[in-house]
Amino acid sequence: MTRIDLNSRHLLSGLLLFGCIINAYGQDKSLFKVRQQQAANTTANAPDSKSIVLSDDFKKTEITRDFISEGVAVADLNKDGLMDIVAGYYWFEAPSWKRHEMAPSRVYDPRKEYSDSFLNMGMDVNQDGWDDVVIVDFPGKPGFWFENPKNQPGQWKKHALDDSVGIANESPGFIDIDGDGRLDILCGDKAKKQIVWLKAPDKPGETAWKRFALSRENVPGTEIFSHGIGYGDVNKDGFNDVVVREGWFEGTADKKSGNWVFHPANLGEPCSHMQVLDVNGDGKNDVVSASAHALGVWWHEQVVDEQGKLTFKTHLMSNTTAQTHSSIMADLNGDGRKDYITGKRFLAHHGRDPGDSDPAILMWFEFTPGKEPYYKEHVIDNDSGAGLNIVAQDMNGDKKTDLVVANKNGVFLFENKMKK
Ligand SMILES: [Ca+2]
Ligand SMILES: [Ca+2]
Ligand SMILES: [Ca+2]
Ligand SMILES: [Ca+2]
Repeated sequence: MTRIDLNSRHLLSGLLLFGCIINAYGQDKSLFKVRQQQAANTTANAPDSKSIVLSDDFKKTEITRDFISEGVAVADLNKDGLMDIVAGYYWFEAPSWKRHEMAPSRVYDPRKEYSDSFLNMGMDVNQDGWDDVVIVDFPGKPGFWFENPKNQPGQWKKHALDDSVGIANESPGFIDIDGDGRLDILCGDKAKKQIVWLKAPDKPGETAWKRFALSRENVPGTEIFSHGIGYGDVNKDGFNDVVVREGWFEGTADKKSGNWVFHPANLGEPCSHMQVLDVNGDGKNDVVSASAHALGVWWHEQVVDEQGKLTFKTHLMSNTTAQTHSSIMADLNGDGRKDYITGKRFLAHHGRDPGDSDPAILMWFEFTPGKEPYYKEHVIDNDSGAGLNIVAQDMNGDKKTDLVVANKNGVFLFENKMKK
């Protein structure tokens, strides 16, 4: 080793040490500290620290850098054959992304405020042939929908989601619960602390959503600010179950009974949307979750304990970014298997949480069941992130799944450029 190499090594060590001191004393809420704590506390195998390499698999378009919503949706709102983007009370018209207002709103301060739009969904609620917009408001408040005025000027009509259920749990799911081909809303009922679903109107002209209970009252996962809920067949009996981080509710054919049995289990830390899939390919369905307000993406391996009880063993998948407050499954690379997409909720709590204001990363994981470690991480971007829901849908008609996000960083489209 040459003298110069030695000197640069010393210089580098000095800089690193200096950086650590600054971190330790100047920036309590940095990812550095969280990673240290995590390394000390976890028994899971953390991935090697690595420099983050952005893939060039997606073409990024900034729709706006304004903070207007943490929810996002897509729909062809003006019926010109092109998919438009919705973020809160605004929609952006393809292909110029000209901004239109559905109802009066404003740009919010990302370091001080929350918007009035947490999750969005595009669907033709009243089945008049024009897509409408569903909005989940601040946690605990009832949701509502805006009725499409069919290219007529003026404001969109606002309807409450009957029966005005206070939507609890911060990651309600847009899921077709009853299999009628229309997306419903899976959530907690704030008043009764019950797992419920709000059924989308199913007849043309009908506008009322109906509430049906899956669980009994006063169950986990149903507080206003609960974090983590998902839907999938945990025990593979043919009926989808509801997972929360405290356990799972065993599904039956009856989706209106309110008596699904709760099985306590440890499904990890507070998280965003929970996904049920067989990660390792052993035939048993596992659960993937990501930390909503700290650091970590995990898979919870389904195992059977000595008493024959169904339980879970948690494995850390990634500590690349914090505040992963939403997730969605979609096949991005066209191999026929769904991938897991998540991203950082930039300034989730306005910069007060671990890693809150670090780079806003958007990432996805492909799964390799049967081949350890069973997943591969890809970072798409480091200046966007995700909000409270992510859209994964073909936006430009090339049959590949694109991504759309909205959060305190703005609204962004990522067009999938991967070759199959
Ligand atoms: Ca359009
Ligand atoms: Ca409509
Ligand atoms: Ca089941
Ligand atoms: Ca498994």
